Amino acid sequence: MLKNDDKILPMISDLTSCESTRTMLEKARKDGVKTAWDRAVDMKPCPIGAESACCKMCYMGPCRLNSKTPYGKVGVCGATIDTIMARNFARMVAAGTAAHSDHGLAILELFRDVANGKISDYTIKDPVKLEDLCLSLELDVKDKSIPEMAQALYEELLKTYTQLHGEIPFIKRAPAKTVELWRKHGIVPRSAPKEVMEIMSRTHMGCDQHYENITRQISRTALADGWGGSMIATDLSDIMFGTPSPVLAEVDMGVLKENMVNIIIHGHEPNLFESMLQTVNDPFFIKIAKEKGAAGLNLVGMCCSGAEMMSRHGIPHAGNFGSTEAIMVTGAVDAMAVDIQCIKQGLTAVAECYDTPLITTNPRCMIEGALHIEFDEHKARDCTDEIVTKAIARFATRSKPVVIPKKATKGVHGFTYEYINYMLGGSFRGGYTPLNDNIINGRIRGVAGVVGCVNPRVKQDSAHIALVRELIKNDVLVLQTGCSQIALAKEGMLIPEAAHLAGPGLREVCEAVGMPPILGLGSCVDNTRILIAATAMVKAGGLGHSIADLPAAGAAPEWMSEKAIAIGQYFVASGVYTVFGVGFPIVKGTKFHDLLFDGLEKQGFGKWGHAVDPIEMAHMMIAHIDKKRAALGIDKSKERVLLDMSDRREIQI
Ligand code: NFS
Repeated sequence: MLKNDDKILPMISDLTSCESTRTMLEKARKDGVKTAWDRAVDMKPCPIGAESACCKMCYMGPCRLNSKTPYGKVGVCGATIDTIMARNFARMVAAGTAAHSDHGLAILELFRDVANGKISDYTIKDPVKLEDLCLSLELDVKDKSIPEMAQALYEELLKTYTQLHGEIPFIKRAPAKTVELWRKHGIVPRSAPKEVMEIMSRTHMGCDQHYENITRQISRTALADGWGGSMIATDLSDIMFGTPSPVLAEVDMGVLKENMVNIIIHGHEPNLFESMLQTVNDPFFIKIAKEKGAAGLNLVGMCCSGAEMMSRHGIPHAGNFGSTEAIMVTGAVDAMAVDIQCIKQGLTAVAECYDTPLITTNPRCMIEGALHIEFDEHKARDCTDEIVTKAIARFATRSKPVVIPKKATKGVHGFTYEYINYMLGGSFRGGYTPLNDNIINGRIRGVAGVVGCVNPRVKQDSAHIALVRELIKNDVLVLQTGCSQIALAKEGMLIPEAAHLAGPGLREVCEAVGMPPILGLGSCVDNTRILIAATAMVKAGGLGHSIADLPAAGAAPEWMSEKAIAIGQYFVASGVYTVFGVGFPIVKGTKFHDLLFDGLEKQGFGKWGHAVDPIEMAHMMIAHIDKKRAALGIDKSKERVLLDMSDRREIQI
């Protein structure tokens, strides 16, 4: 701890594992600029709210159930701790599902206008994926042109938003046994808005007051995210902007260039970024930038749309959610344009200190004090051209000293379900069988998804890095997305050479295939790539019949957002053991806690887990993977037996 004026400040080295962010936080302190870490010191988490033991669903309270035992008190209406926690958890899932599904709807509407020719700035870049997706939904593609197929796909996927009865279309892509379980429990989603609306109505004062019934709706809503809104966002973005394949890209603040006009795009929907790419490559703007003394225009990403652009086009990435304020302390950011989600309001104050234009672009996300230049895909360049003009003007009048950390780490990004298929089997016999074989023979112990946010309550990136290191050391293949992927990329772990940190079995497979032991799949909505990869593993055979049978687990060790909770729940409902770090917003020793952490698994789903220590988290996941291996009868590593002639005669064919 350091004394600063009258306040005790934490050591900066305790706040983040990211060297560049550390350097910038030191500068911020000297410059008198506050970031989320400073606000976190001032803002102690409310211990009652942290466990969801309070209810403000009506105004007879708010009621705080802070008695010594969880069942020592009830709310004014009589609501028990289980009802209150389940309702709060449900509303987090509803908010996360709404965020992803709203993003998916924006992409779906864009897709419609690209298909019908109303938008000409984008095209159908991946017609093969378009056809595959149509076929997976049993749509008739015979003799259909690309625009006709796109129209048919649009109409089918629109049901994810309009249907009041029936099942959302992408359910058809899930393993049959998993769908059977969902049907048995009555949790197949009808549409995302219907499920979110029903959560809000059921959790109103005096409505659904049985935690088990609320939990069913929690799962149904989360599935509308994973197999609905998020999946639409990923797959239609692939069709329009190109399905990623592995690409070398640089990550960290060193991607900023002192002699260039630096433009950061931070947010979640890839369309703003795709259009910005056109503007920064326009010779007209490059010429203006050069006339103002710059060597050129430097476009970089942050957070999730940044992760998507890095996967699709190799665009450099400056850092994750934790670093969005710190990067402006470099003085080198000539414009930061944002769209939706995970945009801290605190950015405005930092932007003001360094004369950086902070520009909001989406009507769903305005920030008091930021400049708003609205983005409309029908005339996309109007917005992006104006942002670049502002950035060039800021470059020409830079008044603050520029200090850019030098670190920029190269890594391989852009893995997808489709590429893994090709990578393991080649173009002629692509498939997941080689992956399954290596799991069955024990070289790969299992698969883990390590995803999610960073949170100023945890030393930035540290839990992600420690957890992933421990998993690969124990032969667990790791799939990553979002801010977690960026943490490992900065650590230099997303390269094939990282195989030397893996256990002997995983290392052997990685070296044979030439792949890293950690595969980066993109943004948070791209977690749906993990669902589809898991389904492909089930369908390839030998590892059970549902996602719940797979030797697999998931984790979000530094989570903070409601989207993370929605993702966690859709993985749990899809059959995956999902472990969260930081804290968990439920009181231990309650019936609702038991249901989420144990009961759901007994019903055939996955379950939740929680641990703060990343090594403990890794071993909880490994123990679960081993449990699934034992259930599949693949827990004993098979010795290679050399057969002589008499043995061979014994073999029955
Ligand atoms: Ni995911 Fe992306 Fe990051 Fe967390 Fe926010 S940027 S959608 S929510 S903080 S991983």
